[in-house]
Amino acid sequence: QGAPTWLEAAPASAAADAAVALFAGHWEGQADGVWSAPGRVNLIGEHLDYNGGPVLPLALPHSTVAAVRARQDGVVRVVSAADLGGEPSVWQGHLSDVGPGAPEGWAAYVAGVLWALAQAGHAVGGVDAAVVSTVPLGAGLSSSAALECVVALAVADLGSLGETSADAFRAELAAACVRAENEVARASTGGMDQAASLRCTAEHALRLDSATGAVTQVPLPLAEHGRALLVMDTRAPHRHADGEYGSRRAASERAAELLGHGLLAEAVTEAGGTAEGAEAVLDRLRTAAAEAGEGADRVEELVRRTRHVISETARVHQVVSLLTSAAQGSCVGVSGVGAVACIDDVGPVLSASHASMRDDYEISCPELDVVCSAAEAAGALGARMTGGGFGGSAVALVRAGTEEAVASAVRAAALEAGHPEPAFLRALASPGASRLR
Ligand code: GAF
Repeated sequence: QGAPTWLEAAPASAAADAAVALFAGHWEGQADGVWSAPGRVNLIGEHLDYNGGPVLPLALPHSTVAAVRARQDGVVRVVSAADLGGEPSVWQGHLSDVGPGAPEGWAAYVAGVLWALAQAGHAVGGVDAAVVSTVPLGAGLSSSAALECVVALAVADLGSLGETSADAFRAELAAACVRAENEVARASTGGMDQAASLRCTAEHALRLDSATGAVTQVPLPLAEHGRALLVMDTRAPHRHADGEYGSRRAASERAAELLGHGLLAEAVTEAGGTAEGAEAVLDRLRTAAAEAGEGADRVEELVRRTRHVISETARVHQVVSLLTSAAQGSCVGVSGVGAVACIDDVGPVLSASHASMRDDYEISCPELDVVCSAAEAAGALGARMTGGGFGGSAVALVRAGTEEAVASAVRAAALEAGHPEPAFLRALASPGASRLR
């Protein structure tokens, strides 16, 4: 009983009106403009960004919108209605008090970005801002990156810090946002989410090479071929997510070190894209780890983590090539000939990615496993958890028109398992951050 809950994206004009109204209710006078930055869902390539590997996110239609006015006195004042339900939260402070570890909480994603831009040599004088958002919080859909990126774009536009329509400058803004997150918010994340929010384009996924920062826009021709992406927010509490994320990152760094590489992406290159090559790298890791005095359990843990990084990298390449062939209409897939066959071939790759995250990287949880298998049982072509893991969301590739039925089945399965009721989003590949007014 009961129907699935859909989290809808607000039309840009309504979100801009809401941000302007919130601004007027808190700060005297008017904003200089209104900007928007989207959340993201990662199609494939999980926990590869900090390993220097390829990732393939797309921007969601759900975004964070900010009405912003520049200041010259170093003061930052921001009101956020992003945590819906409660009263808007207000933070005010001075840029001279912002730096590594301060401020704490969500304000780090605002003030930290101004600090990072100043650290990068830009003249940044402060802001008044009002923020609204339809990116669900804590759902693994990058609500914090959306907040960082909307602030970065607004400050860059208002201060004429660079050519905000140019991808190269957006990469610089993304780097400042990552620095804010790593140093001010003290979250040791990679750079995928900020790149997605600033550098994605409509109807494409963004193939980001995390080692170089280079991007390719990969066409995502889903709607015209009767396919769609469904995001399933488990609404499961993130258990120890920060500590677990940090320990995965540390294990990857340790494995790279034992192999004599700077980043695990170099071990992927060493494996050379073959099963034998991968086994040889993993054997070398086993030996090196044992020689370094790691215990037997730890050795096998490092092997599993590395195996995920190698296999997930191959899956990103596979999905990019399937989507590219589908868009070019030159496709011969496992399930037949033609664009639809190639798109459908993406499904099992997503499911294999989920298995790797569950078994090798060990970042899934029962809530994520249940929504993915229920989606597949209800006809989804494939499904995987997305984002950091330990809660948050999963993404399923489905036949267009089946979203409601798949969502109903997933909801029923989650409730049956005694899990929280999931919520659902339609993941239309949307543009990156922009100025609305
Ligand atoms: C989180 C992080 F913020 C990203 O940098 C990325 O590592 C992701 O988890 C896992 O792919 O979203």
